[in-house]
Amino acid sequence: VSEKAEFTITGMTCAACANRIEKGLNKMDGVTAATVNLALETATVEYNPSVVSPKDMIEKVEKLGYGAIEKR
Ligand code: 9UX
Repeated sequence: VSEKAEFTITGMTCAACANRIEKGLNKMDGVTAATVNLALETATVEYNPSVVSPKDMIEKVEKLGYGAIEKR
């Protein structure tokens, strides 16, 4: 089973910020694909909901020093 979550990401100023978040999300257990778009200030994450939740992803992004708000 795979679900998709979309987030608005705040605090990114350069491409390395986006790469850092993308790598961090992709390293999480249960995340199968994460992409971050710097220009659109968004992150899109495909994940296994029995392993990881959007809340976990928000905490991960915050731990990296940025903000994340789930779109719905
Ligand atoms: Mo760029 Mo982002 O020099 O935290 S990596 S601003």
